[in-house]
Amino acid sequence: MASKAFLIALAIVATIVAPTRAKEIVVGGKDGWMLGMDYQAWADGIEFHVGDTLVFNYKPGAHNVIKVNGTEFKLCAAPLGAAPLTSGHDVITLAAPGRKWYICGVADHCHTGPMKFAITVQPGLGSPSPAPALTPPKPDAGAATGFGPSKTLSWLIAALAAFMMITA
Ligand SMILES: *[C@@H]1O[C@H](CO)[C@@H](O)[C@H](O)[C@H]1NC(C)=O
Ligand SMILES: [Cu+2]
Repeated sequence: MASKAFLIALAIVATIVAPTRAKEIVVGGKDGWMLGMDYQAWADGIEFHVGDTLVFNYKPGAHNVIKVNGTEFKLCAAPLGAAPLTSGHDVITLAAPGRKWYICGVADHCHTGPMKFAITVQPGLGSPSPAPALTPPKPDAGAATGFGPSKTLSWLIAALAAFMMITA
């Protein structure tokens, strides 16, 4: 009986913890991708990890999204032959760690918006690290992402669920 409860608790934990590892990050929050917003200030307040997705929401035709390199970012110049994302709900998966740059390629929005921001993608939270449960958390990981507290919450909920299963 108790082992069944434990398995159910484990399933609950897996369901709750998994989504906290890969986040869907909506650029600009509810304002979306538009003119007149400081996207660099927005981005600087967020930790990006491999596996997270960036979502750009805007009215199709009004804007677009182009991934550029550092030089192009400074110049607000899209690379020749770049194929901008134009759907109005563009989803980009952050597949590799490192510095990434995004701009709007419509008119002079990159300069005047300024519709541009740079981010640094950290390695994924759930990616290859031996014995993650036994290694102490890195001082910088978790604290800012809310991963720690939400994991604690998950275990509390799982423990409660297990308790209810046993006493039911
Ligand atoms: C950025 O891409 C351009 C081509 O559009 C290339 O000439 C330039 O060297 C690249 N810069 C960096 C820093 O990779
Ligand atoms: Cu634009």
